[in-house]
Amino acid sequence: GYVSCNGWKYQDEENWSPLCKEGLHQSPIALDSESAKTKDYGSFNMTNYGRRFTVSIQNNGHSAEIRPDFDGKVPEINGGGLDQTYALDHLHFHWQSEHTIDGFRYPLELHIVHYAKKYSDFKSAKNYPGGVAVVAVLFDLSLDDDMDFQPLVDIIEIVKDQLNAPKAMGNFVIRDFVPRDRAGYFRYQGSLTTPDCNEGVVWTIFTSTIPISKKQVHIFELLRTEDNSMLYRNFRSLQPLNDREVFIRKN
Ligand code: GRE
Ligand code: ZN
Repeated sequence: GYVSCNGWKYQDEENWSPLCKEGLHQSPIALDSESAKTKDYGSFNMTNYGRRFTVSIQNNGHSAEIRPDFDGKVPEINGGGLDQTYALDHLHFHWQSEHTIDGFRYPLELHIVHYAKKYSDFKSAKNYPGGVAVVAVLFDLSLDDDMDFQPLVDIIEIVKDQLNAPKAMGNFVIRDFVPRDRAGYFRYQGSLTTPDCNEGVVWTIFTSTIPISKKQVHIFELLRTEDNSMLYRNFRSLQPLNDREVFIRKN
């Protein structure tokens, strides 16, 4: 049988919960700039992304997860073809990238996870079509360390062991984790990329990337799972597009 909740493993995708196997609108997918349909979505608005938030950082056994303490000023997104306003829930990373662009897999992908404001929280929103909007940022290898990113890398090294799951605190400006050029992006309808793979997720993947060094990516590869084995990689395999259409807004 399948294991749900926290029992799943990346090496064991065949045994993920039923929707992961049977769903026809799953994520991630191979993005292709030639075959994507050009669409002129309006500009993408990010509110309260420039504020500095206190955050907790934790290894949840599947990823490094960042949870800001919003003190009432929750970052929100709207515009950019979204038909409603979404509030930020948390951020987490996949190494290597889950989405590929034109056949290329990047070393790191950030998921900035939002839920539709009309629902009370992420947990209830993920059960509705359009209830969740994920903004994905791809990182590209560079020779230099990204100095905006290094404080986070230092903290991730502290929480790399999942056994007794230490939490560390930091403070970050989330806009530092988003490319400056946000004009170009892919858009499609997909799913959470981890069990239970809930569908109805609106995906936005920026085409501009953020440069980070190999040394910085390497710190993520030191994370450990709940059975203390290496979480050397945490990306799900590419899923079939089926009847979906992928759109691109060109920058
Ligand atoms: C994940 O677990 O990887 C995930 C979420 C929420 C949205 C997208 C996603 O927890 O990939
Ligand atoms: Zn994710």
